[in-house]
Amino acid sequence: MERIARIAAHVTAPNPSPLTAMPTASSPIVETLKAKMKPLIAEKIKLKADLLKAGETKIADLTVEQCINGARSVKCMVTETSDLDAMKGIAYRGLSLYDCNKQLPKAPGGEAGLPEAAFWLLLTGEVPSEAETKAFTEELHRRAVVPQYALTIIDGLPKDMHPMTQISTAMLALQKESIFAKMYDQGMKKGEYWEYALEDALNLTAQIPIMAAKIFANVFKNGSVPAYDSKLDWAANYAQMLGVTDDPMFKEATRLYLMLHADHEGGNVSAHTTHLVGSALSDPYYSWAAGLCGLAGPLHGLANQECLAWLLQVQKDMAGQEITEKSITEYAKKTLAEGKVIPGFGHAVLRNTDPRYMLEREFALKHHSADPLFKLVDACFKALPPLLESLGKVKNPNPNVDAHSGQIMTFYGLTQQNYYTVIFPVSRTLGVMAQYVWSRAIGLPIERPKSVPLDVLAKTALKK
Ligand code: CMX
Repeated sequence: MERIARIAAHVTAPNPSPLTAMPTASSPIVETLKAKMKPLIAEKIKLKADLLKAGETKIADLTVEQCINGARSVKCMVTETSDLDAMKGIAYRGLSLYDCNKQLPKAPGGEAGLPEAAFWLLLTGEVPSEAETKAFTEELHRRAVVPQYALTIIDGLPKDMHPMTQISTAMLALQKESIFAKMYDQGMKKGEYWEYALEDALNLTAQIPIMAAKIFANVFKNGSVPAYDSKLDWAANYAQMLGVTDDPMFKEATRLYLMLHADHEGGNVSAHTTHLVGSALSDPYYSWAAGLCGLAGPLHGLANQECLAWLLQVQKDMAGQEITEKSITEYAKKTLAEGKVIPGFGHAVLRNTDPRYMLEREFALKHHSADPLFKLVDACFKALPPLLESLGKVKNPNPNVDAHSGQIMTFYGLTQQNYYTVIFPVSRTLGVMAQYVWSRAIGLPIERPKSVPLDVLAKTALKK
């Protein structure tokens, strides 16, 4: 009973008016945030105008292969928040993830950079101070208000509906709260778009852990969510609401996970979808609901679920056998012979081991290197790149982050694989929302690439 009452403190009365249900930009920390963003926005708007004066400059040649194969590496979008280098991995506003992990403020006694501090960095281009981070965390807690009707919608979903379908539904259910949409209806000016987008971005970031925890409780437990604890940071409170363990290291693992997955520039399926939908001035809730559907795909976000499933299947099939680099290579050969990919290996853009994987590996080596599942992950890390390389077609035979995340979560008792992809969007909310705000801030237009039938390509490339 107490648990229900305490989450209820974060639920508003049914059908509140959007503008009164959600706090608006009155708090000092949001004013500080905006004050930091404004000069950067002005600078970038000027840069955009200067670049458009040189708009005819060619930056790349487009090949038939790039046109057919998913526009891989084609520089044809602008994303301000982060940039991916094929060898070094993602950088948030120029800071590598190793640097983010070192430089971003931490929870007391913690070692992982806080994800909400990463959000601030993505929005402002600056590492926040300890005081700014604390105030920003408090601001997110202040905005952690979920209307009862949205929870009722989630409660009405069948328990066997995939949690990713449920989180996308939750995002659409919350759309009614969009301040951006409301202000658009009231005729807001173009120059104001980003400020109301920021309102939604902050609210949505505060709301998604509650919805994600509720979905976990509904699908895997009795529907009751452990107490919301606003004394904790954003990630630790989410870990707390999942209620899988009291081990403080689970909170630390969740902080690391949510910081590492926060952003991955703009071309990946979910970020690109969010950007595309947002470019039509659909509000942040609509846009992220669409992006979440992309994240549910097995070649994208769902890969972490698939990867853990593969690892657990290996453990089952090889029960009683010693797992060595040699034996895991033989097992992986069978997976490949069945025409399947090895989940968690390879990447559409990265051409090196994913730094997110390496940071998770450092965490696991430090905190639970004796875990049998970690030992299997470790054997795969050593054995599978040479095997995939030997196929001669895999462009990046190294592990991506999904090859590790499942092991860490499982170690701390989060064993419900179908839920794994939901943890990813809780984190990625930070990146896609920062991207959304920036896209409106610098006035990026509706996106509309040109498509052609194969016959049109054939006329040019094959002269037929
Ligand atoms: N196991 C087996 N074969 C693989 C492979 C893997 N892990 N990764 C790539 N290949 C194969 C591809 O299937 C493709 O084969 P065909 O030519 O026969 O179709 C060939 O190697 C070339 O692929 P690629 O150019 O190296 O990779 P893509 O850009 O086409 O795809 C990705 C990238 C991630 C979809 C692919 O590596 C893959 O399927 N990996 C496993 C799934 C996974 O881990 N996804 C998570 C990625 C991270 C994320 O986006 O969230």
